[in-house]
Amino acid sequence: MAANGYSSGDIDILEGLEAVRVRPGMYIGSTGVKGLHHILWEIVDNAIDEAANGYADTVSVILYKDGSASVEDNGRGIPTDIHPKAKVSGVQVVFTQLHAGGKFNNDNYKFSGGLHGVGASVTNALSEWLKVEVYKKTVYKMDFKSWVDKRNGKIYAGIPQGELENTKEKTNKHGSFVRFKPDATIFETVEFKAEIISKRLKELAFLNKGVKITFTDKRSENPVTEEFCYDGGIIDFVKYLNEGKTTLYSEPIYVCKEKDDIKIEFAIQHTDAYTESIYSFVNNIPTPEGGMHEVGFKSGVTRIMNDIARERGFLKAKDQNLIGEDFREGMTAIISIKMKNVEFEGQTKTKLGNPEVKPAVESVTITELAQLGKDKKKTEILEKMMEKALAAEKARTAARKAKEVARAKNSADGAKLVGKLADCSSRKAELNEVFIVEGDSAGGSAKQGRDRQHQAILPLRGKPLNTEKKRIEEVLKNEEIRTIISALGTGIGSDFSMKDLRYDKVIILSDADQDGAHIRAILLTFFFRYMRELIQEGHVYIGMPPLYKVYKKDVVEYAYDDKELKKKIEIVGRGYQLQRYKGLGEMNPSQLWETTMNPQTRILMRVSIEDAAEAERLITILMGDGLEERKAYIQKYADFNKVDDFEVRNRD
Ligand code: TSJ
Repeated sequence: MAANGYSSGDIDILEGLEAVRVRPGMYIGSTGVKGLHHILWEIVDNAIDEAANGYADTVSVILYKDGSASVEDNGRGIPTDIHPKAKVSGVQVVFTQLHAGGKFNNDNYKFSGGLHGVGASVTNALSEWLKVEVYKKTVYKMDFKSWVDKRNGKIYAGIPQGELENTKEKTNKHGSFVRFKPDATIFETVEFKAEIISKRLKELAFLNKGVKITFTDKRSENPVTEEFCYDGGIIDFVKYLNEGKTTLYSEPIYVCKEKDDIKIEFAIQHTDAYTESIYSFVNNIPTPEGGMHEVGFKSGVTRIMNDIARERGFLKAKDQNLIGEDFREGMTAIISIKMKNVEFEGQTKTKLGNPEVKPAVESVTITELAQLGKDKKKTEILEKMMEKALAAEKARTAARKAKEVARAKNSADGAKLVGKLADCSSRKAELNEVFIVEGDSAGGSAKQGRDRQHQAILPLRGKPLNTEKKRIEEVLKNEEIRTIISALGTGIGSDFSMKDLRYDKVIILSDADQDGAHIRAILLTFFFRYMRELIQEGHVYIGMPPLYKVYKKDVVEYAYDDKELKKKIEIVGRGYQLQRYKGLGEMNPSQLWETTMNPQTRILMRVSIEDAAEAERLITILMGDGLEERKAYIQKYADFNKVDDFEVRNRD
């Protein structure tokens, strides 16, 4: 062994590690921030594997002021004995031999529970120095360092500074400790980011239930140790993702099964959201591009849920099957599988390509979720899932019909549609508003009383919408609705485009009676289903006409509810006269302007998405035939008139 610890036998080693330095991108993807953290993950992954295999329960990560990072576990310790083929210690093999040709993200050896240290040599090759300690009754140590060839300035890295040494120092600990300093001549930045590390360690803790992972950033003035440990594993992960949301059932569905040498684990919990949040992992590595495990999971869910829906009567013989998206509306799920010989594909090599995974995950999903249909204790979950999926289906069907109607109409007589619209003269959408007014007579007053430059009026005849028993398809055949669609300019459903919106405020103006409430509910349901963004972005408002006029000679006050009425009566004083408005039609143009349309004096309520969702629910119940449902509807419907039901009430 030469003085620099570099003997002729190590030539191969250096040439192996040299390959990593020549093309770091091949091994760690990039030499940017991502690549820098990648060499830390190579080490962390090995420690996590030891824990996942049940030999360790704690993994600790520390960042130091000198720019180095360390990882320690309390496992069996990296093998210290001489490797029969390599004729050097296991530790030396792990840190100096490249595995499997070193393709980027090569995890072919993981989950085997066999060969540890995959990727550790890559970290060594890209480090200024690296130290290893193994605790097994005594402390073993080995150091690696880079070396500059003064003759040509070339840097060799990962050179053993001697063989693995048994220091004979006694220890009660068992496990492995690795500390390294990334090579600043390789990486564009060598500053580890605490947020990146913390987030990933938390994720790893969720994915490996019961493993305690700690993180200490000793670079900061007052270092604190973060600790991540989840006994519920991915069940806790799903609960965490759903924090602050309304869940449809309290305990996530959880499945863990091994099939065809693939360990398959997933957890599901639905919320009242409309989007799906599915996160998948293979061997603890995120697969944001999805792949065969996700495909198998999704098709499994769709098949078994449709089967159960039929068995349990949620779908009748004549009904079509629901589609996958229906069952996934509001679904939060984690899919985590562990397997050998992983093949990644896709743009960013984060998509699982192994075709054999699909049938395995699909069949586990089907057999395990079949329990939902059998287990009495799972009935609530099942019912909530079905309810959600059926509602999604309803919205989907309605959206498609709406699109067809809109398309047919557009090709026919699109221009004629806006016939009844009294448009404003300004073309600056951000300053304009459109009033959708119930009834021709109120519409007439509104047209006369308005600010012509910025206020457009769209009168609804009321009558066509006034039938209580209306299915949404009929609503969409409705000419008034089609007029609204073309007046707003945005299109509907998946064709919706906010940038084409012709008015900043869409103001619904209807009477404060049951008919008015009904029209409002229908319109909100329509916006909720076909122009949801319009509500989400706060463009939909309810105009508030006053209920009372209190006056005496030339003193006039308006009251918008009974509480306000008392105050207004006091203001006007003895001898006041009182008019109760039964509808918008009773107001003349100037009264309507002053009380309901003038931006300086009117009251508008901005419609929140919850308001609209509630309206849609009412309409959906209304469409049912049950007398009880209808009675309950009428009850609700009365409540719907209450001002307080809306989230935002603002005088603008
Ligand atoms: F990646 C690494 F090598 F740098 C590294 C490996 C870093 C850290 C922090 C820990 C580890 C590691 C390796 N922890 N635990 C192990 N275990 C083994 O390598 C091991 C131990 C015993 C046996 C056995 O069959 O007796 C097998 C293996 C793979």
